[in-house]
Amino acid sequence: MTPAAALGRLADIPPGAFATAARRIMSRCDELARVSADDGQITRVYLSPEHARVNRLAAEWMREVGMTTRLDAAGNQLGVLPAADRDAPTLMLGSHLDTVIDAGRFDGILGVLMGIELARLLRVPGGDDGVWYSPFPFGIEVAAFSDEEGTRFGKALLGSSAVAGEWDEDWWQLADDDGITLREAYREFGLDPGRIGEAARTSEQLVGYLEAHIEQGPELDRRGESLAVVSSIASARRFQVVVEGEARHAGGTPYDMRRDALLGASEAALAVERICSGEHHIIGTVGQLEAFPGAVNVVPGEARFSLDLRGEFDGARDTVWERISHDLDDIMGRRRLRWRAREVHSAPAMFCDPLLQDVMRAGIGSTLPAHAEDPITLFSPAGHDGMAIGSVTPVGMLFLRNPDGISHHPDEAVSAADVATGLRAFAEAVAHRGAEVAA
Ligand code: HGY
Ligand code: MN
Ligand code: MN
Repeated sequence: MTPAAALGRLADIPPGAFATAARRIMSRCDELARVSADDGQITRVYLSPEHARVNRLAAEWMREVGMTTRLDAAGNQLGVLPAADRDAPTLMLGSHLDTVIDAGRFDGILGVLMGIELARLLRVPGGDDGVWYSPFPFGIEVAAFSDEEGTRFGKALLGSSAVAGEWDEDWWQLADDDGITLREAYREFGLDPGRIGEAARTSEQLVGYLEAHIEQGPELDRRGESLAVVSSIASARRFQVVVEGEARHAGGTPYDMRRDALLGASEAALAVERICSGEHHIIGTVGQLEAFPGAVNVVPGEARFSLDLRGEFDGARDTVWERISHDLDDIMGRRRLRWRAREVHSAPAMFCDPLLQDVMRAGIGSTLPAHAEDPITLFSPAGHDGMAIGSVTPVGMLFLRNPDGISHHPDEAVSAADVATGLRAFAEAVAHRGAEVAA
């Protein structure tokens, strides 16, 4: 294939095909939203029956466009449209099918479905054998990652970490709220923990990873734009913090005798907000807070809270963690409390590959009017599977407008029109990648 032929691939796609594909994607996001552990909300966690069901649906839709499918050793659902040279590497398109608790229907899911529709739009027939192929000098692979959120076991990016060959054997002891370890959950799901290494891919097998995702923030909506290139993905550190005081009678204990763990934790949460809000691209959130023993007439003797800390640069994030730690020492010292933190997740910032940023920029540019300004480039304070995959192949990301930017909430949204535009940009970006590889 010549670079010109790769770029010319989109000329054969009927203009209405992107809108048709977008409608199919919206309808399938609704279908997947109905696969949930809880009625009336969307909750789908790693290695659950709901995970197995959405994997089956995704595999069915992958085969529908001519992909061969397989479930890898980490429970990721994969589909491949091979290149003419079946030994050629693949361009991986993907995102995740797992969700947070009471989630929206597009976070992750949209990127998987856009990858499948892109394969349908770009594929070419392979002679009379009824098999479909990628028209580029690489296969088109779609990865439906199994655990980007970390909702069940606390550690995020488990599925994509396995694909990146970055598995940590300590993770097998991670346990969910019911005390089921990751190892036990693997076996219950029908996976063999001893074969996790088989999920790992090498840099020779991939020519890159591209992910389309809703923007989980308000920038595109505020600027009235549909799409953006992503420059980098925030680094993450997650902690479980325990504050120890003394449980006492709520009535008989004078304030000067109290060592109220909940008040210490509450001051800590406010300190996180105060410190992080004064920094650029540093975000700290206390999402969980529990008081023990949890009785209305007992001064809390213990409190536990989570801390999700992110930053555009690892160093700046770590400096802020030091500042938060010092503030917690002061708060707990003044209140005669003790505190300790256990780190449950850590991932470095991922800088999207400049070439893949350029192909994404070219893709978005193809959807804009002739004299439009350059496409927007945004930092992603939200985490994505590219944080893991980037250790084995270059990463590029495309953001789609999410009105009001609300996410990790049932109201997260995307319009079919923006999905159609996003598909067009994504297809163009893949064609540009094809031209680069063909050169
Ligand atoms: O937490 C995040 O930023 C991502 O949505 N998992
Ligand atoms: Mn998410
Ligand atoms: Mn996501």
